[in-house]
Amino acid sequence: MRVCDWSRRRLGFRDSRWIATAVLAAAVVAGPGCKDSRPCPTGNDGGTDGGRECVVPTVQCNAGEHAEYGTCFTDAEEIAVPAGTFQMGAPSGTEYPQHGVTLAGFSLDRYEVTNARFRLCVEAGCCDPPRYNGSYTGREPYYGNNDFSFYPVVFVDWEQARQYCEGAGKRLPTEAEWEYAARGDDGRLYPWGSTAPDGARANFGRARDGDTAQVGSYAAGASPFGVDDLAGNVWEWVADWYDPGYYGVSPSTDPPGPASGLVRVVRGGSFGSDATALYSFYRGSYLPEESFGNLGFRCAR
Ligand SMILES: [Ca+2]
Repeated sequence: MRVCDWSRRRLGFRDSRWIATAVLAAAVVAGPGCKDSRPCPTGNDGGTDGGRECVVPTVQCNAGEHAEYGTCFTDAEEIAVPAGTFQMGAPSGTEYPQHGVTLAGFSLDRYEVTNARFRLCVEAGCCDPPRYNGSYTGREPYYGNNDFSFYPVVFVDWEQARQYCEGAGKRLPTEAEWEYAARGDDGRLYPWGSTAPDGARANFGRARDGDTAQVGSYAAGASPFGVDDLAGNVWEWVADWYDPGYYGVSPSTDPPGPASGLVRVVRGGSFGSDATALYSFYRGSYLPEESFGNLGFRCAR
């Protein structure tokens, strides 16, 4: 019988410098599985739909709206990012070499996918529920609790994120799309500019006692295109495999990411990150089967 990791206070290792190295290593290797003997929740079987039939209700939406899992949402929650060219990466470090990238236009969710939205996918039988129904500081239930409907869904692995986006008629953004949506074409360090982050611009910097905030709570931190919470709140899965050498060989137009890899890219930092991880070019990575209380996603199309 497969069993699950019920650890309540799992934070991604990139935000966990205060945790002993040995603990971090164990968490990275072990991934999301198997630390005690309790069975997994029904359907939480590692990224499939648990055998349930995925049925998306049909619904007719008004002009200016679109449907996700049978519910209408305003198109204003999808930000149109026009085609453009920018310098991706940084002059040194993991994000080297900085390189020119040209992208076709795309749309990106204004907010991280919320508990309420993710629940629509679960109830349609198209997504597994989050792997743990709590949050970093022990708010439980978190997922499925009306008090947190408009907070980012967490404890979802890469496959769950992909499933949600595809079932909504969308996809995960590429790493290049995410970075361009965050920094625009003027080389800024953060979505709002190059001023250091503060409590008005992002939910960040609280590795010990931080937790998720309602999406859209930091309007001063919006990107040049009007996308919220790219920096902080929760890390965000993107489509790409992580390869530290990819920037040196990636195509200059619409880079799709490496063809294969071991870990997937995450972007933007979280409530537990310091300012460095909030840089719009900063690259993080996790095993695709990992899920944490500080890791969510948003979709593109
Ligand atoms: Ca974020």
